[in-house]
Amino acid sequence: MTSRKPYRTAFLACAAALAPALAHGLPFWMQLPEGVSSFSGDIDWLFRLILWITGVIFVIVELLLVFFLIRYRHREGRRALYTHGNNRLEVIWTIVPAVICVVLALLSRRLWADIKQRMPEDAMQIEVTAEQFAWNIRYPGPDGKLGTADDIVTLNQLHFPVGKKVVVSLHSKDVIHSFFLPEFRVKQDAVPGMTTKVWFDAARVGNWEIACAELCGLGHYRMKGFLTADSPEDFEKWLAEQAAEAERLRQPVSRRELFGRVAPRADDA
Ligand SMILES: [Cu+2]
Repeated sequence: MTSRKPYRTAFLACAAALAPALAHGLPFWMQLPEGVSSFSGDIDWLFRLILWITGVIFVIVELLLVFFLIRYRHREGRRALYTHGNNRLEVIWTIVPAVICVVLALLSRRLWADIKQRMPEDAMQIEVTAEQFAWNIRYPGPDGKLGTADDIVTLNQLHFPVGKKVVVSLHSKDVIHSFFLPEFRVKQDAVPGMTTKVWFDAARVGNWEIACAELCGLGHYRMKGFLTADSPEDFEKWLAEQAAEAERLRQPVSRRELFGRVAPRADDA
């Protein structure tokens, strides 16, 4: 009779290694970045659930693989056995993953609808147009409407007031990019010829990064934007500054202003 001690020891070792991680959701080296948006907690919960299910299955499958490799290794004088498999086992390992997938799909359905399908009412509207390799951010000007002459356009700078929901209409000028805000758990492709909407909000004032999560060309690595959640007063101040700057840039520039400090050409009057 074979001893069961090695299996029990292996099981206890695995359980001891996983116990702290189980208690805290994820071990510290697998922690996600701080969640800032109002739905980041729900996304993290679902992420951890899927990670635990797939992680446990992965460990079981790999342990079985190693066990079978050792148990049925080549030995002198032992003949290989040909088997058609086991129908009951086939049914079990088809039905169990199918049930898990259906349950996960049902659990994520509401979250998907809240984040991707139902855009919040009374949100601030911003347009973001991706291009190789920058983010063009467009705010409505004083008239409050996007797509008019007084729009305020910034490059790689997205400011918004803390606590306010922001709906971003995403476009792309050239290739597919991906608008990625890791701390907000937002990632959405920007596709040429399409408008895709995403929304987010921030629970606190702060600065984060906008990354491009789609390999979009040689300069992909430097396609970085800056995301700032301001207090409502700071945001109004910042927007007024941008509006003033946009107004100044709209004014025609005289030749003297442009070349004032440069020595006049011979044919200049
Ligand atoms: Cu890109």
